[in-house]
Amino acid sequence: MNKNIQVKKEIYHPMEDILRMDRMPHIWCPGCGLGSDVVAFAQGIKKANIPFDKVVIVSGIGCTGRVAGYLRLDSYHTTHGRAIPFATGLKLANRELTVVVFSGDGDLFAIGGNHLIHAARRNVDINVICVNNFIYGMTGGQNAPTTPLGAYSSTAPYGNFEPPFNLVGLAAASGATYVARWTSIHIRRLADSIATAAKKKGFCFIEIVTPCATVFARKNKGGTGLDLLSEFKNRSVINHSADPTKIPLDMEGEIVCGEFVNEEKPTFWENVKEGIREKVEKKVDWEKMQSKRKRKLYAESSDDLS
Ligand SMILES: Cc1ncc(C[n+]2csc(CCOP(=O)(O)OP(=O)(O)O)c2C)c(N)n1
Ligand code: SF4
Ligand SMILES: [Mg+2]
Repeated sequence: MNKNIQVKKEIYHPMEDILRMDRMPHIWCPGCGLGSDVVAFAQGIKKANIPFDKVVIVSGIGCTGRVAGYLRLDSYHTTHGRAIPFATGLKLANRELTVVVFSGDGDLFAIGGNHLIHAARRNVDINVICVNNFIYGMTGGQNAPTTPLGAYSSTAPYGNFEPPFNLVGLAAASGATYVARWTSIHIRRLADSIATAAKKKGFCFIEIVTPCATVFARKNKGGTGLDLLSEFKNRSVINHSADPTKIPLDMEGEIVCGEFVNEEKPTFWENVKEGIREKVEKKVDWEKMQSKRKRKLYAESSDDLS
């Protein structure tokens, strides 16, 4: 073979159409599960066949919070814990959008915990994807509300004594219409869940159990990101009919995965719309309603209730 002939190889990433390649390389550590989670998200959105200009991604702060910046979608990197209120506003202002919150366990369940339970309770029509790496990754591995009992963190040098939240249980108990849990190794099933949630009405919650190859693995002698993925694979069982409130995560037991909740109920906007329409229609006595201004106001508000 003539060694002088050089084959020019085009470097091409199969997800280039949805990734901001100008922002690469990303900041995540080698072995972090976030890369796989983003690929699953991209595959899920493509599967759902929703035009990219109708999908908006909102993140909070943390390693996971960086996801919004790497996707070639309308994206918002908001303040810590406030991704859900931000997403709620976006959805209510432009209801044809598919609004996805992609954020960390600390962001969504510590500082942002209240927003999450109330958005689920009100059935706000948004999707929340929570990367659960059991820790505050970006800030150096402090305890999160998800840190398993006995796990070490930079703020739990003797092991964690605080019982953690079971995220799928909390989301289901708060009223979410779709609740699923996968790990970063279940890419295809995770992508399917993301596609289902993207097309579904109501508050959808997906937990992704994800390796933090640097701080969590180091503190807990978990090995590399690959070691953690293989551990997740060995510990995972798929049981769609499991009660999500009864499947907490710990350091050694089963990681029960599946789609646990998939139901239909009126969304926040539908309830608001119906509630206002009913009250307004009952109360307005057209004969007595003389003020032009009031009539104009009513006409405007009815138009807006589409
Ligand atoms: C109001 C406020 N408090 C604290 C911080 C510091 N902070 C940045 S990221 C973070 C934790 C993020 O944890 P998580 O959401 O689990 O993301 P991860 O890095 O693990 O993906 C904290 C406490 C901040 N940026 N703003
Ligand atoms: S600190 Fe952990 S979560 Fe953050 S990029 Fe590194 S491996 Fe990922
Ligand atoms: Mg985290």
